[in-house]
Amino acid sequence: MKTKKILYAVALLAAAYNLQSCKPKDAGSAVAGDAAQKAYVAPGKYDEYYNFVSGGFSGQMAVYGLPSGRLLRVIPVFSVDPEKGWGYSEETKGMLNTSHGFVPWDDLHHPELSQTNGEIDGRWVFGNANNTPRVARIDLKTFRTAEIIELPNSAGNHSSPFITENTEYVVAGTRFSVPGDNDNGDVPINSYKKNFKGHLSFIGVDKETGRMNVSFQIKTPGVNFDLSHAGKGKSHGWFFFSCYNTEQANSLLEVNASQRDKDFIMAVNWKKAEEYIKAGKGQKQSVKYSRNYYDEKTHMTKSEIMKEVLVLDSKELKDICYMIPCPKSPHGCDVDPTGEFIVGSGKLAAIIPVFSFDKLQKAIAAKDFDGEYEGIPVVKYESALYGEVKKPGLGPLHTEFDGKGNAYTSFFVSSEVVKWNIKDLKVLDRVPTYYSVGHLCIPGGDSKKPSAKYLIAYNKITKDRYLPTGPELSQSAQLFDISGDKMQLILDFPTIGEPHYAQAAPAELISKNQVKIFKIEENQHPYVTKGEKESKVVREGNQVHVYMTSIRSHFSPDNIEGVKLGDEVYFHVTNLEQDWDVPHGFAVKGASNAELLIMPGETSTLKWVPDRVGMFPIYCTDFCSALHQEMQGYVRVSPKGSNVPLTFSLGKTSEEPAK
Ligand code: K7E
Ligand code: CUA
Repeated sequence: MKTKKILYAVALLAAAYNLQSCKPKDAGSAVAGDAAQKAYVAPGKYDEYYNFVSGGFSGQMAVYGLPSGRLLRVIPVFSVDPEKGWGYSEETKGMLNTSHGFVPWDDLHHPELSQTNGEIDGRWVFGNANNTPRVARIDLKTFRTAEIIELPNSAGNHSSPFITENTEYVVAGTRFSVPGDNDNGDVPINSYKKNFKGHLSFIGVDKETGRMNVSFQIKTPGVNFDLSHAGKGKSHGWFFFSCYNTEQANSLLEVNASQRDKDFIMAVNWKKAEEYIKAGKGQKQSVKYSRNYYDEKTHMTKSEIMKEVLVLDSKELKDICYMIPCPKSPHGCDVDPTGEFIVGSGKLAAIIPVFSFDKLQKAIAAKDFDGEYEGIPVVKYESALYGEVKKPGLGPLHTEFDGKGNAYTSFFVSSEVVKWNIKDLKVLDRVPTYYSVGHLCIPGGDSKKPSAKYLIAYNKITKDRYLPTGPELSQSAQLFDISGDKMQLILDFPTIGEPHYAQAAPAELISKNQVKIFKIEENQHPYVTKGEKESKVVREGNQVHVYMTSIRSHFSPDNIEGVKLGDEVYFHVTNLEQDWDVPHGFAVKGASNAELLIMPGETSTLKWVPDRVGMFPIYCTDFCSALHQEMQGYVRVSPKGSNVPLTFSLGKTSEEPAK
């Protein structure tokens, strides 16, 4: 029996594998005549939506305009970005601090826009780090990462960073179950069932500042959490997580975690969890995790190591977690705009189950359970089920909603998007995607108020869609018009890194709040230089601090002598401009560092340790004026112990005649 099951699972996977390379027909001719017009945004005109797209293994988040597909910006989040000096400048290095030290890379899968009353409010967008578990908050006034918090007791922060309807919490479920940070992790891997546990983190978000704080965690059985979504409306107060590997396998998961007919969606009553926390039921654990935020006044990162977390045990507190059986390794876990329907997408299932929040509540009240899973009540499948979408496609992954009673589910294996009606569960339309679609996005599609105009599919494979570029090809997004009954493909555009989830917000919600400059008089950076006259060079032991200014088209000072081998030089460059879009850059020859890109009114610091005696040019890297190329200078480096005095100047030019 067991072998049979394994064989079946393998056969299914094999089928999936073959089908992955099976391309839908009419790949080239799928675009109708008026498509170009629908995606066309005339030069100089603005797009209707901002689209925030995860960069996957690039660690960044990209911002596109919709419907044009224009790339507007790549926001550095978890990976260093030399273009913007992110993770290279002294001010931003601390943003990538973790309990493991400086971690310059991660894998970002899910952007999530902040909400108020279940609607996108345009304040922040959050992103998850899938490798070294972290959550980032990006400030949409500046399109910069403002804060990154690490998560204790977690590994592979995948079901994250989904939020509650007033951004009370950003929630993060661990993908890998592991021994807790406080338990001995030096145990045999095959003691998984005994020693490995899951944790769900509830990160509180300050209403005014957005500052994040791990409010509490819930300890769970050692399953893998995949995705999650908050309840809304009637189901506000609940969170839903898809779980796979409920077999608790620790090897060859592709077979061993596909044994059970059903895994689970875990329903979590977080309001109840809050009550337990208030009642003192949380267990204090001493752990270690980093919290880093960018201070807008000092233009510096504040990085602190946090040492404690409150943990609730789902085994002991019987009424915060419930398991709902869900067919075959569920991936997506999506809640419709009314909050009544919870859609699970089993990667290996032939149906899509739709659960009813009302029925779930009734089943819980009536204790309509099918036993327990490691101390957590298992609600009977039929008791929570609203119904199943029959024969929707192969390999359902993710579902978005249009607010008009329809759901759109992506099918990785059959490479298509399927539109179905939530009430009668009938399939209404299907369109091919090119190829192997993962997540979908409808602007506001996971909020109470989606806008049903566009749907974007994010695809893993683009073979034959774009000009070839060696062994690795671009990933892509495809834009569909969904304003009519039938979905219509109108545009392809390539993405940066691998796109997973994405969200979109109306342009005016965000564009009206943009910071254009930092006011120089408000700059409280400890090394700010507010005018050229204050620029100077100061020696403190072997540290040389250069208080430098930049303005079109020179640095002050631009000649520096008296730096010696063995010195650490810190260029603190303040951009004195007070006009929108006039950055200056800064670079020095031989620095094992990136450039700085400094915005008007801002101060940034580049650390440079010269490795040899000689003359080192500095220059501005951003074409800031007609005389940008003149924006340059020199630093003279003398031997250790040399008696060349420390001097600096601007405008003093060559004294000796040319030879
Ligand atoms: Cu790519 Cu959301 Cu990590 Cu599905 S996940 S595709
Ligand atoms: Cu400043 Cu170029």
